[in-house]
Amino acid sequence: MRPAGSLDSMTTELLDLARTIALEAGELAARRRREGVEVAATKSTLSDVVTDADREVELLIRGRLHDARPEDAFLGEEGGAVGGPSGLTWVVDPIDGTANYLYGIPHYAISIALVEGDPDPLTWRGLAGCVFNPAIGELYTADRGGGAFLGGSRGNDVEIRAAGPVPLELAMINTGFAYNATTRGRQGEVITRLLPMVRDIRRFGTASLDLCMVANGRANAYVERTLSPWDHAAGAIIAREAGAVVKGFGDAAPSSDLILAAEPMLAARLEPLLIELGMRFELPSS
Ligand code: LIP
Repeated sequence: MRPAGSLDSMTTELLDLARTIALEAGELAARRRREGVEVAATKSTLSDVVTDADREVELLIRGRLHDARPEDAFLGEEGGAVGGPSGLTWVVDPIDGTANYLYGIPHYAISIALVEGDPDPLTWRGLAGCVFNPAIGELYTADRGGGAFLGGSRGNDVEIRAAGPVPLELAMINTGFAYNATTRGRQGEVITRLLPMVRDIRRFGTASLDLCMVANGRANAYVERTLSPWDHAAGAIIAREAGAVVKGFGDAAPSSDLILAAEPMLAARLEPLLIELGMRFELPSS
């Protein structure tokens, strides 16, 4: 039992808030998807799209969080950052997996995280995370020190754990690719070298759900470069609480430079291998 009034007990309450808002946001995203979705604009490249639903869902989340927690800061994919004096920041991807959403692939998510410290993934401390895939009704939650759970809109949460150790040749590895054409070409080369060494590779297109898949053993590892903070903030907390290591290169925290999530022994095997296979190339400055 967590002492009332502690940061931990507050975090648990704030996770409940995130869950309520994610469910409402997910309902809106799914309704807009049923009505039909089109590209509203492209961002960094033609592959990097935004829909009106992304913007509308972010506004809903931001509004609900502001009403409940006016002193907290906010960092969202579509609307940017708003400061706040509490030292806590909500990091939100209103629809992670926008390309899946656009194509009607039922694998996208509302991702809401609460972090402490500067809103920089290299230094922040993740407190709570909630990732909801409204297309199939799966809701992942975790708060620091409280374990990771998979449930649905009606609750029924079940604690989840990352898969146990496996040798490399039995590892199912999720990955993803940058929007920049040159960078994704180089990532593809590395993955081509890795493919014969592992059980298989998956590219599902939603980073937050890739991390949740590591958390519940549907994948043994997940690796990607060039993610934005909102893509991984919530999923990283969930994967860690489920027993996975979630890291960047060396001692670094996960960031746009690298995110590697896996059961600890597999992570220790994969990181030097990925470097050997050429994964640590210089990224273009954005
Ligand atoms: C996307 C991810 C996807 C990843 C892309 C991008 P978006 O987020 O979740 O898996 O490979 O680099 O970050 O743009 O759909 O919110």
